Amino acid sequence: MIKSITNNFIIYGDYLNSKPFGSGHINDTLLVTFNQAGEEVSYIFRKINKNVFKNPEAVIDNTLLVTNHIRNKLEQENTNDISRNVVTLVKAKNNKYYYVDENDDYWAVLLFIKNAYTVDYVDTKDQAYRASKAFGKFTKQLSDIDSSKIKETIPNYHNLKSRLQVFDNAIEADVAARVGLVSKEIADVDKNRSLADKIAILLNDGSLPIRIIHNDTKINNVMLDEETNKGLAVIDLDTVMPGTVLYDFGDMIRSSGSPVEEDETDISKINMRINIFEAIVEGYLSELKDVLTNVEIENLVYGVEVIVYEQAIRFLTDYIMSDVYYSIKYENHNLDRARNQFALLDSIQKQKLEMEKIVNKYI
Ligand code: GN1
Ligand code: MG
Repeated sequence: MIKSITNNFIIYGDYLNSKPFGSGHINDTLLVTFNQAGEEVSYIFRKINKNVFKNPEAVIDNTLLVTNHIRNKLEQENTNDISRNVVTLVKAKNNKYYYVDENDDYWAVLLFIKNAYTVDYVDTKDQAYRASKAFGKFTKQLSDIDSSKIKETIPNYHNLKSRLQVFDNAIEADVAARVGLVSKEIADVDKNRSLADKIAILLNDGSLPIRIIHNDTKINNVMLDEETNKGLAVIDLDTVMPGTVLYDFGDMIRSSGSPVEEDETDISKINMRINIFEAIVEGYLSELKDVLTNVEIENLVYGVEVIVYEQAIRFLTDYIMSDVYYSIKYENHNLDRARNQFALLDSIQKQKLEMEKIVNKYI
C-alpha cells in the first residue's frame, strides 16, 4: 500500500521498506527507505489526519511558506548544512507538495534528517537549552514573514475559553457515560477556570502581539544533532499559525519540565523541574530577548499555566467524548494523561514565584 503512495512522489531508486516513525498522537508518520543507486536513503511520509486538519492543503501551504522563508534566512547566513536545519518538502509528480490517495487522504513527504534524534522527555539541562533555543530561533526567523499568507489550520487551537466551552458541551452530552467517573478531574477544571480570563483580555486589547508561532513545541518536535546535541530543524509544522509566544513557551515547559512523559501514571514522579525550567528560559531568551515585548516576558510563566491547564482539559474532554481525537493505547489513556497534566499544573502553581524570578534573571 505505502509502496504505491511512494510512486507518486519524485523520489529516485527502488522502494525497500517502511516502518512507523516517531511518537505523535495525530498524524501517521512512516520512515520509508529506498535504494538509490546502491545507497540507502530514507524519507518521512506523513498522512495528514483529516479529522484534525479539515483543510490539509492549508497545512502544506503553510509548511512550504515557512520552510522557504527559513531556508532563505539560512542561505543568507551561509549555513552549510541547510537541509538538516530546516524541513524540506519533496515534490509529488503532480507538481504539488502533496498527493491525495484513493481514500482522499493527503500525503506529504519530507527529507529524513540523518544523524539527528528527538527526545520524548528531557534528561539534561543541555538538551532543554538546545531545544528551546531552536524553538526561539524558529520564531525569530519567522518574525518578518508575511503573516497574512499563513492560514489557520485549526481554528481556536489554543483558545482556552473555547476549549472550556467544548469541555462543557462534552459534559452535557456525556456520550460515553464517563462523566460520573471524573468528578475529581471536573473539580480540577472548575477551580482553575479563571486562568482563561487574562489571556483573553491581553489578546483582545492587543497587549500581546500576534506572531507566527509553532503552537506545538513539544520537546520531540525538534531534531537534535547526534554529534553535538545542537538543535537542528524544528519539525511537525502543521500547526504553525498566528498566536502568542506564551503558547510556545508554555508547551515547552509542559513537555520538558516534568521528568516523566505526559502519560506517566505514578503521580509522585510528576513535578516541574526548576533547573530544566531555567535552562529552557535561558535557551529561549538567548534568541528572543530582544524580540519579545515586556508584556510577553512578564506573562511567560502565566503562559505555562494556561497551556498545561488547556492540555489537561483537552485530554479530559477527549476521554469524556470517548477518545475521538488523540490516539490511545488503552482504555483510560486520555484520563491518565489528564490526571498527569493536572499534577504538573499543581507543581507549577506551587513554584510560580520562583519561576518568575528566574525569567527576570535572563532579560
Ligand atoms: C498532539 O501530534 P503531536 O503528538 O505532536 C497535539 C498537540 C498536543 C499533543 C499532546 C494537532 O501533538 O496539540 O499538545 O498532541 N496536536 C494537535 O501530546 O492537536
Ligand atoms: Mg503534532
